[in-house]
Amino acid sequence: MKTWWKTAVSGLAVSCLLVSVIGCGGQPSNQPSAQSGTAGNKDIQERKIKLSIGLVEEHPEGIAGKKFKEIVEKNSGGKFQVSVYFNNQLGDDKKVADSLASGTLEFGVISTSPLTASVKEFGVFDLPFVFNTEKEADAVLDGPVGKSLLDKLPAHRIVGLGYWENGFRNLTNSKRPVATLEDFKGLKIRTIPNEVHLDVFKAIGANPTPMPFTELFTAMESKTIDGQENPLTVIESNKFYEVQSYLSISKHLYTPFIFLGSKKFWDQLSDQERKIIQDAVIESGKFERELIRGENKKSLDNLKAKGMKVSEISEAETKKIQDVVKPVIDKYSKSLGEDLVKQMMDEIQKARGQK
Ligand code: KDG
Repeated sequence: MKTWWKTAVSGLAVSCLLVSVIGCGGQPSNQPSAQSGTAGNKDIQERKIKLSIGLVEEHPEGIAGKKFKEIVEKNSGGKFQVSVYFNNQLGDDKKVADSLASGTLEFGVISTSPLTASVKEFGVFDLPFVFNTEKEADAVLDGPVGKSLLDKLPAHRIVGLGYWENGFRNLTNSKRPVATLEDFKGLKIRTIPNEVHLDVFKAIGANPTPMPFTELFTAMESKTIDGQENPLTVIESNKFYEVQSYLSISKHLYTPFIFLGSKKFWDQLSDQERKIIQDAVIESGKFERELIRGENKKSLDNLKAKGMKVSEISEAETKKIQDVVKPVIDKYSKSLGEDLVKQMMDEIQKARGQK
């Protein structure tokens, strides 16, 4: 199957200094009104833009997608028309990434985890129990580590414009309460198609199955799998409580959302057009992070009200889980790059005020 990283542009892969967004090294399209990304070009062309959002319209990701539309249409004087597609209407995360690379889609928000199939270093965000707080995640994502990973994307015909928040992941299942390491044993857990996630749940003693998000609800409904893991707002907004009885507050992983663009489209934009898009990504991203963090408590209360039985995982049991997944962290620290992992850990320590 054609996959976007196998047809990645060879040769010149010019990193973009995303905040200043000078030029991405591509040749501007030969479209009549195409503008090269040269400094000083002030043109704003009439453009129709599609934005793919993976979750439902009511989820903070969907609300922020509408915020992005509002900002872009306003700041372009109505010349940009943005159509937002919710709930994976344009395909799952991997399909969205393929569409961006081929230029059939202009922008999309996906989780970083599926990107490891092409840029393996995004796997640093899949290392378990690395982040304790959203503040630590913000420090890494908005700092040198986050930007260095975004700079790897243009070589794959995609531009990374910023990070939003999916959040800390918690386990749900339909079989039993899970409050200890032992309780995970043998559970058939769906994971994001990502080798780190798979190894983490194998190390824990579960029986992981990689699966696109779009197939997840049906797999739980048909009991093909016992459970899954996602942030509280995802569990609630996708009504997982209808097919899952047990929720465990494990917070085992933090997943970012990443706002991606088609490089083919991006290379056509003038500097002013790029600034309109980049500013809107950052403003709607700040909005989304604030919104989703305010929703977590409400989502938990609603999940309890919907009848989910909630288990806390004690510090002692979390420590046991951390011990069994440590070899996974060691393994991927080597394959992802020990310097990169150390840089991330240092940024986390700094965010904790320990550096
Ligand atoms: O398309 C929706 C996905 O981007 C998001 O929900 C990722 O957490 C995710 C999962 O479990 O696939």
